[in-house]
Amino acid sequence: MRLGIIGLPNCGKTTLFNALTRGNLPTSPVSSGQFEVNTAVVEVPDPRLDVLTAMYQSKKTVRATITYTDIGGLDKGIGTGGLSGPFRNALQQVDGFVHVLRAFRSDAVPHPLGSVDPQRDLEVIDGEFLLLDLVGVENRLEKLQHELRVKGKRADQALIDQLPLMEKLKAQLDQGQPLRNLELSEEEVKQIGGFGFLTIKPVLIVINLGDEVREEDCQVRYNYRHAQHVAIQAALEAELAQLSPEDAAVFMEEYGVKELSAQKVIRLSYHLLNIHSFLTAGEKETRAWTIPVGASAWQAAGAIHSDIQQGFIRAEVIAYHDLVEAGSEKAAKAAGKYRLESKDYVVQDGDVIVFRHSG
Ligand SMILES: Nc1nc2c(ncn2[C@@H]2O[C@H](COP(=O)(O)OP(=O)(O)OP(=O)(O)O)[C@@H](O)[C@H]2O)c(=O)[nH]1
Ligand SMILES: [Mg+2]
Repeated sequence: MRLGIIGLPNCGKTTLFNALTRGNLPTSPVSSGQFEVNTAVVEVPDPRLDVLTAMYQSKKTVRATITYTDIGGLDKGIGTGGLSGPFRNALQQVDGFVHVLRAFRSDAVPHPLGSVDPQRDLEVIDGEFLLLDLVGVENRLEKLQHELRVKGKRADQALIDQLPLMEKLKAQLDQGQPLRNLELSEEEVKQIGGFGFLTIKPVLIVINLGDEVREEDCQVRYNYRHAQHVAIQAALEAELAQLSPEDAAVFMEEYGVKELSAQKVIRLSYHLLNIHSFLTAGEKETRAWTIPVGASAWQAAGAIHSDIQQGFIRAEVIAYHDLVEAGSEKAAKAAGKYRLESKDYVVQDGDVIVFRHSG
């Protein structure tokens, strides 16, 4: 799964990227304003894996991962000017956005719009994305209508079926509403999946507070679904990300910090994508596997290997909390916490699973 970090020039995207990925990309008080992408894969924090690794004496621990792409170059007016192909691709290819809003004040770092106002900045980029989607929908509608005019009843049925859906999307965008607010059937979601609309993707809004601004003083409002927000000090977090794990632990102890904000952002962005993890544990390795929320045991088996899926017999499941409460797999079984589930069992976050399979 992939998240794109977006925001106006100089809001702290690359600083946040460094904080999340422990990266060391240069940041600058003067934005180039150019389209530029940087990508890195990070592990999703999950303390359950450490507990299971100790319980099973596993040789290896494999965490779920998420990919972040720092996408530089967005600015006011970009929707009207149109996007270059690579820029459009970078935005369309991600599963969701981390939208950075600048709340920090600094005379050394000019704001492209002349003043610090996170609410306005949110609306500026939202507006550009609405416009880009509207242009996309209108182009599609034009093509469909042309096809129907030329071919009449001989037109492809799939195209004829697309027309009312595109009209529905256009009506939504015409009202200034993002597509993520629409109630869409699974079928409709599938139908528009290939178009790469931007306002349908989930968003994690990250308010970059800086050292002085308090969270209470910069609330942002947004009226769309599939979104969350969180406030962090990106520059401080980027510095902390450079510390060794031991030094970071000392710092956290000293300041009574339970979790670094960057880690929280990673956790939030993972859950934003409507995915969760089931776990496997053993001497060889303890591992988190990513599946969509609502996925079945059969789908989960496929996440590990297609052979396991094809030979699926049963899933042996113990909920993580039951396993930890019992203290061992054996004790959990004795306590009646062990279940044999069939293919269509809906896997829960933290299920510890062994797949029985043939072949
Ligand atoms: N004072 C202060 N400065 C910050 C903070 N976060 C970022 N900066 C500074 O703001 C400038 C821009 O930060 P970047 O992370 O490069 O911002 P960006 O959004 O990636 O900018 P572009 O990619 O050029 O659009 C840099 O000089 C950062 O050091 C912060 O929390 N407080
Ligand atoms: Mg940058």
